[in-house]
Amino acid sequence: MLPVFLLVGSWFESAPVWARSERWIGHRTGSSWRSRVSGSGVQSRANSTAWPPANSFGAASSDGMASTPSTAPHPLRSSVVTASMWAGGMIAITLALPGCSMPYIPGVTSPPPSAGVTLRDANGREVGNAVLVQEDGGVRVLLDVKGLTPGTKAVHVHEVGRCDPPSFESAGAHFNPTRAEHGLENPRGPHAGDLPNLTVDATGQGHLEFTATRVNLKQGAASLLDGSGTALIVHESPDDMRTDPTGNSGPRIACGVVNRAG
Ligand SMILES: [Cu+2]
Ligand SMILES: [Zn+2]
Repeated sequence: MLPVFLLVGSWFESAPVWARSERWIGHRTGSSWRSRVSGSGVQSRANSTAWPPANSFGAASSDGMASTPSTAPHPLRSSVVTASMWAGGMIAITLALPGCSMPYIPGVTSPPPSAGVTLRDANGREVGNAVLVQEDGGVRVLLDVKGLTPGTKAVHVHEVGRCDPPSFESAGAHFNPTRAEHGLENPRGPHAGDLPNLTVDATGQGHLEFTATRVNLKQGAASLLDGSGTALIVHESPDDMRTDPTGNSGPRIACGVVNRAG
C-alpha cells in the first residue's frame, strides 16, 4: 500500500502547480488579465473590472479594442476540463488499485494512520528517526539511523512510550499484547514488537524497512498508540531471534517514542 499512497500523494502534490498557477487564479480574479494586459502595453482596458474582458476571446489589437472573436476554447473552460481530466484519472487509478479497501484520495478519504519516531542516544543526541504507516497487512516501519557504532543491532518496539536516558529501562519490555515468547524464529514467538536486525555500516548509518504484521496504528491491544504508548529501541548487539525474552540484544543504545502523526 505504501507505494500507492506515495503515488497518489505525489500526484496530488503535482496538481496545485496548475491549480495555483497565475492562469487559474488570474482567471478567477481577473488580476492575471489585468497584469497581462498592462504588461503587454495594451493599457486601455487594464483597469476594467468587467470580466471577462471584451477582448479575452481574441487577440488584443494595438488600439486596445477587441478584434475578431477567436474560436479557441475559453481559458477558464479549458482549466475546468483539465481539472475534470485530473479527477477522472485519479478515480480511474483508484479503481485499478488491487487490495485497497480505502485508498487515500486527498480531500476525499482520510490518509492512513501514521506515526513518527525520533531516536536519541543516552546523551540525548539525535541518532535516527522512523516513519510508521498503517497498511492493509500491518505497519510499515522505515527506520534510518546515523552516528551509531557499526555492526548489527537489534530493533524492537517496547511496551511503554517513555525513553528516560541513559538506560531507557522506562520503555519496559518488548511490546507483547499476545503474551508470546520472544523471537521471530522462536516457535512460541514472536512478540508483536520483535523486528529484524538493523545493519549499521562503517559510516555509522543504517536503514531498515519492515512490515510489522502483529501491530497497528489504530485502536486495541495491538495498537502502538493506545494506552501507555510504545517506543522504538535500538540495542547494542544483534537479536538472536530466539532467546526469550530479549534475544540477547545487549544494552539499549537509542530510544524514541512512537508519536501519532497527522
Ligand atoms: Cu528491545
Ligand atoms: Zn521480543
